Amino acid sequence: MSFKKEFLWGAAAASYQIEGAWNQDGKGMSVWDHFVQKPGAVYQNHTGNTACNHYFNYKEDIKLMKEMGLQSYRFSISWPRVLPNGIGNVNQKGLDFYNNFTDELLKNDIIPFPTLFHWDYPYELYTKGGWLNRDSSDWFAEYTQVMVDALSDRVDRWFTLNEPQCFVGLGHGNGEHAPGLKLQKRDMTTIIHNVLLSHGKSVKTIRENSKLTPRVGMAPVCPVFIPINDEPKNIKAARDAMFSNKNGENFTAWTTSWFMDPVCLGKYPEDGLLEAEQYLPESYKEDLKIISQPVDFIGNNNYHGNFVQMGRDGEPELTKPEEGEPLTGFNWRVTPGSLYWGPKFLYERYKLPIIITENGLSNKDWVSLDGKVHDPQRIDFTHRYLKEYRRAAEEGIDIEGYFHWSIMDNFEWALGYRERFGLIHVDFSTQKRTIKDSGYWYKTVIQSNGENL
Ligand code: GCO
Repeated sequence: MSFKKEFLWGAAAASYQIEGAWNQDGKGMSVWDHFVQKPGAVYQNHTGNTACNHYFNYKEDIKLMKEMGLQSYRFSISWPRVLPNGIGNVNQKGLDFYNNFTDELLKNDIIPFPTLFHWDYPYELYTKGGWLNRDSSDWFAEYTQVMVDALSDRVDRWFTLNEPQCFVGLGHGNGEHAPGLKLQKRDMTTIIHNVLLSHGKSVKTIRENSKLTPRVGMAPVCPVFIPINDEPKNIKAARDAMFSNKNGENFTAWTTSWFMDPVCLGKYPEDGLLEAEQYLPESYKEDLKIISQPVDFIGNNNYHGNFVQMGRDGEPELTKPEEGEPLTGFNWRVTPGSLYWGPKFLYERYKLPIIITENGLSNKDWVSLDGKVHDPQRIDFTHRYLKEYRRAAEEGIDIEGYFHWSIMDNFEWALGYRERFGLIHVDFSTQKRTIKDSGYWYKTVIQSNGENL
């Protein structure tokens, strides 16, 4: 079987990366609004203050999505735009924005697929300890409730958290992202636990209060490991590497199983507990019951993978990249197989449908003399990856959707506007949009439900 009939084709973006309007209409501050003010924190001190000005341009942007034939749009909601202090007072204008936005998508036959949290954490809550504070899960549940009350008569698909590994690891581990902390293992473990508990309470809140019957999941990053060939021992090596918690240096913040076993299997992985159990709260086993609320799918942000073989000692061994191998604008490896092996390993372990919530590349795109944006690399990259994703479907792996990252060029976190990931080009000095060649190509993929790949 190829892509199933109901397969969902879309594209994604996140509030802080595109909205701008950072201090408009009663919005509160997020940790990112704060972080970008620190000299040197972001490439050339870029900020998301204006970004794609999408808060004001959203109708034009939805028109372009329609022109590209998108079936669904994965966007995120800015928590402090809706609750300026993170909890308590609701900012009606912020809520109006997401209400109008949802209506506009529906009017254009585009299914709204919101993510509740894509990193712009309310600064006020950060001053109360942020994710380190055990109350953070109740704060997130309160915010979830506000959004469910507002949108669940029209929205029936939700992601709770985007890439917890990144906002924990980069935001609280090495300080490259907001809030810029460099914490040690004990605090990192506490944060992850609170983040997982937040997810669980959010799922519960969505299920108990939604007007439409909801489908809910998380969008983790899940670093992928690809066997160097199809020999069973190398496949085993890749699978072991993907779910291992033995990499002491990275600790648990970057592993797939430390996040997804609690969510999908109701337990922390044994090999991680060996070191981290001492840092977990006493109540952690009780908490796991909330953390493991049933989810309907696993989102997976998937850009590239590492090649692995089985070492002589029976441990997975990473292989060295080949000299001169293809790299994206970001210098990320081009590894189409990650869209086969990632979903396959996740599906085997968790037995839940998979949605690719992000995949794409940054490229050095500009507007040509003919007024168009020619980006053959993006077309070829996506084509190769989607063929591998289709292979997963053909082998019976339940895949439900694909969201290209990103709908438009945007603020790429610590790298500011240096990296262009969009299917739509944005001129940040004029805010002019141009659909790239890849955007038109993607339209043909959607129209044929991937049959033309
Ligand atoms: C992430 C985020 C996106 C990024 C994208 C490209 O994965 O870091 O979800 O916001 O912009 O992945 O790096």
